[in-house]
This record gives sequence, structure tokens and C-alpha cells, in this order.
Amino acid sequence: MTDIALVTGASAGFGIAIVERLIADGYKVVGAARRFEKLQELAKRLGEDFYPLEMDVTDRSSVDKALASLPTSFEPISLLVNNAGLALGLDKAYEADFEDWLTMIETNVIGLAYVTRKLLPDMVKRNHGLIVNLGSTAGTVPYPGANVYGSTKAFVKQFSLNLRADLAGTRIRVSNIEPGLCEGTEFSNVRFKGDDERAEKLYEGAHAIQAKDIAETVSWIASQPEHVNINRIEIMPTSQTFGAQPVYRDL
Ligand code: 8X3
Repeated sequence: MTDIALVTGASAGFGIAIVERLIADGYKVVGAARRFEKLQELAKRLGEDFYPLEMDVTDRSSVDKALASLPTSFEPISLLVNNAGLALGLDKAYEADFEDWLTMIETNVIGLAYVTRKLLPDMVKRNHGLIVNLGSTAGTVPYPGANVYGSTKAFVKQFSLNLRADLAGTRIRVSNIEPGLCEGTEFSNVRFKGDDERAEKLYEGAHAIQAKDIAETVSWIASQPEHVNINRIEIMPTSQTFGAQPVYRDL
């Protein structure tokens, strides 16, 4: 039987690349996102192995309604890719927009937790399933301006590991992919609120990770035999490394 995947945030960047890769791997894929027109464009291109699902992960009733509306040919979900997420702003905590913080928490933390909580019981009942979360190096490495964004990704990392603890004795697997600098997505355009020039500058000469690299990683995780669980994968472009910890003297 063909396994069915659900990818959140499927209307852009990583989401599209992951959907395309999973279909190429033989999955039937439900692509969920708020922007239904974008999903419909994808559906035209991807054909009958793709099901476009209008769903806002930050709105629990939208998630309930969307999941309840899935046709039987796109159930049950065996692979959940929690890709929906965003960064907003790079301002210091004492200057950042609190609404941005709420949006990040609602999407990256509450949305991810809710979709997971909705789909997990059925996976446990069938004793079959894989959840792949999209974390970030920002969930481990602090940097100026990452304040709430990095903290939401730290949640995603620890939630992934804690799910593993709860799923002991089952065949359900959970992985967290933690990318560093990635380009070719809307990530920085969203973070910098439409300042596309600033977003573009960030990637100049950086040879950053591409969406297809992340899709490849999801595909590799999903292709592991059922006795293998990849807990975490941290991926950076070769051009990105770590810096010294600054010390400001005589403050
Ligand atoms: C994306 C990586 O460095 O912009 O999560 O936080 S970074």
C-alpha cells in the first residue's frame, strides 16, 4: 500500500521541494497551507498523487476541519512533515514587535504541536508512522535577534526528543532536521518583511543550503528501515561555521 504523507507549509520553499521529492519517491502527498491558490497551481503540475488542503496551523478549527475533510484515498497519514514555520524580524528583544513573537509562537510551537497531537493517535493505533519536524540551528546556537525565533526552534528540538520518549515501545519514529543558512525560499523575505534587497544580500556568495537539500534529507530519513530512527540532523552550508563568544569589557 502506498504511504501517504502530509506536508505543512506546502505552498512555498522547503514545502514545495519536500512535496515534489516525496511524490518522486512514490508517496501520495497532502500539501497543506493557507494559500490555497498556490496549492492549486502545484496540484495542476503534480497530478493525482497530490492533494491540496487549505489549512492554517495557527487556527485549531481550521486544522480540525481540514483533516476531517481528507478523502479516504489520502488517508491514513503515515508521514507527517511539520514544515510550516517562520521567523519574523531580527530586532533585539527590547525592540522587537511583540505581535511578531506571538505569530512565531503560534505557528512554530502551537501549530506544530496541534497538528502532531491530531495525527499521532492514529499512527500509534496503527503502530506505523514517521514525524519529521523542521527545526533550525537557531534552536541550539543563540545569536543576536534570534530571541523568540530560536526559542521556538529549541521547543521543536526538545518536543521531537520528548515525543521519542513517549513513543517508546512503538514503531513510530520522530526526527528533527536543523538547517542553518538556507536560500531559495521566502524565509528571509518574510523575516525582513518584504525588504527583498536585505534578504538577497544575506545570501551573496554564501552558497547556502537549498530547499532541495532539505527535501533530500527528508527523503533519506523516510527511506531508513523501520528499526532506524534518526533523532536529529544539523545541516549548515560549508560556508557557515561558529564564531567566538564576544566579551564586552568594563560595561
Ligand atoms: C534558519 C537558520 O540562521 O536564519 O532557521 O536562524 S537561521
